[in-house]
Amino acid sequence: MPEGLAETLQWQYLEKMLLIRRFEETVVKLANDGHFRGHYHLYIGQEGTGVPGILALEPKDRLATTHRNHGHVLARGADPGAGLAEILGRATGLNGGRGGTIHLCDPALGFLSTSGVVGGCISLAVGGGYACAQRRDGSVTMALFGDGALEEGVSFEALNIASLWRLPVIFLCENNSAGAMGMAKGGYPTLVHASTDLLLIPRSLGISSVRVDGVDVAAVHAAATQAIAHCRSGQGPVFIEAMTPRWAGSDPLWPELATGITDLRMATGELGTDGPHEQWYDCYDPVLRLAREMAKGGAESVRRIFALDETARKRIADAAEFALASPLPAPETALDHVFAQEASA
Ligand SMILES: Cc1ncc(C[n+]2csc(CCOP(=O)(O)OP(=O)(O)O)c2C)c(N)n1
Ligand SMILES: [Mg+2]
Repeated sequence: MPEGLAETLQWQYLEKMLLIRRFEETVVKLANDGHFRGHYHLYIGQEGTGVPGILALEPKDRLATTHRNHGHVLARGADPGAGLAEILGRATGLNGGRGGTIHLCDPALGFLSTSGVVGGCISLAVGGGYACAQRRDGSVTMALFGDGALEEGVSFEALNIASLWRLPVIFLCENNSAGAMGMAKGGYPTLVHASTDLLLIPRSLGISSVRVDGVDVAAVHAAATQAIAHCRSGQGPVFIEAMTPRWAGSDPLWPELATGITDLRMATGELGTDGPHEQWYDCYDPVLRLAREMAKGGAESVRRIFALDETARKRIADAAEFALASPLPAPETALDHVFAQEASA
């Protein structure tokens, strides 16, 4: 078991992480089978950060995140069926089929927004933090964003304001550049920054900052709970840099299941690991890493791991069935939710 983490919390994390993993594996299949078009991003490899980070929040708290959002939204408790339906652009989707994969969001759960505008969620979260401070109810706002967001000018301005006004905002940066090819080698874009130590940025603005192993749920849990307590007590924002080595499937411009469908027997010792992704299976896959720790509890723990997985697979299979059977939005609703409409003559 990861040291210092209550067992009930570990099972809760594993359950969510498995749900996210089976969801993402299904998204790849739906894309490959032609059920939706356009670019998309997977959260595989970052579950060890988003799950403990988001589960540390309370219902009254807010959050805003990025294009790599499926895991964030599920971690917060969104319905996977409505999530998949949104990705397929269906009327039953979380956002009526208007948002799609990149803007998947559940406002009813305190999700302010997710967005493909890199860095945008940092400024939105600062606005959320300002609202929390005005409410004086001890609530906080969390932003989850990639390391690339720190290239954006708005990030510096938003961090500066959050620090000056001591706003209750947790900036949770998921740094997945380790192992990434980057554009120069024909891969997915990654960080291009003059600073090699990203924590120098919040530190230069007087923001309390910490770096953690983003694959280690206990480390993320500890950092997130401490940061939230710091914010709730009015001491201002906190910046966490979680190191989440990039999953090989997120390296090409189009995602692919590079490491295959996750096989939990790799965590219980029933199946060996080898080949080009051996290091991923052994060290960097957060789901396998947590399951491996839990399996040390013996036969009953192993049984429980597989039972959780069975439930997750079934929930996602049902979710996919629901999404695929759902209708597209009716053409006459195309202008619903549009802010400005041309005045009729
Ligand atoms: C404002 C803006 N600039 C550029 C892009 C193009 N773009 C899409 S993803 C991406 C890299 C994002 O990196 P990061 O924030 O670290 O997220 P990751 O995909 O690595 O998780 C870029 C530059 C964009 N979407 N928005
Ligand atoms: Mg990144």
